[in-house]
Amino acid sequence: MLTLYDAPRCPYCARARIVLAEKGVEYETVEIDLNDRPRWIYEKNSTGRVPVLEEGAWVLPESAVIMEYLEERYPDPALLAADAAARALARLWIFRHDEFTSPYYALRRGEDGAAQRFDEQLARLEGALARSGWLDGVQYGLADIAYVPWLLRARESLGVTFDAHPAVAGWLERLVERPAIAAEASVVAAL
Ligand SMILES: N[C@@H](CCC(=O)N[C@@H](CS)C(=O)NCC(=O)O)C(=O)O
Repeated sequence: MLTLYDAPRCPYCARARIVLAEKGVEYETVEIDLNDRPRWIYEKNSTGRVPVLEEGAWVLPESAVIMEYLEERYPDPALLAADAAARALARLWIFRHDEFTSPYYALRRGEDGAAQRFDEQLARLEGALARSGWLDGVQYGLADIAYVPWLLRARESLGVTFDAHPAVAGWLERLVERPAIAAEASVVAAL
């Protein structure tokens, strides 16, 4: 049985939750209080952060790596395209995710200019999604899952709207039709 060390408010944990749900993998959850983290979490991840996936004595931190591991271990349904170029593009979006999250966290902290910087990132997503509807250019998958937790939180907690970015709005609408993403939207609504 897999165990996920998890926190509902954590968007990185959401990536793991969504992939596990998409693949129908059973797992146990150990909820970590991010305001009062147990010391033992450092034995599972030297940074003390969640998510951490565990199976027996084996532990795996880092949401991007956890997503790829789950994709390899549970290949059906595929969340990376068969096409090598699309897979590379998905990985590029995930690799450069900080460009998106950095203005998100600045906005959350109420920093000057953050709203505009975040909007520029939404415009970048808009450009990609207007072309094909999915971040990898081909199909729903890991790249979409890697970004959607922040979009859900931006909408719910920061009052961000996507009116100026119709492809982003349409993408989000299609995503929340999926049970795995709808479940995450419910987690966010309950925060
Ligand atoms: N690079 C990590 C980031 C995980 C992360 O920042 N998790 C946050 C919760 S959302 C955390 O555990 N924060 C505790 C801390 O930074 O001390 C990943 O992708 O898994």
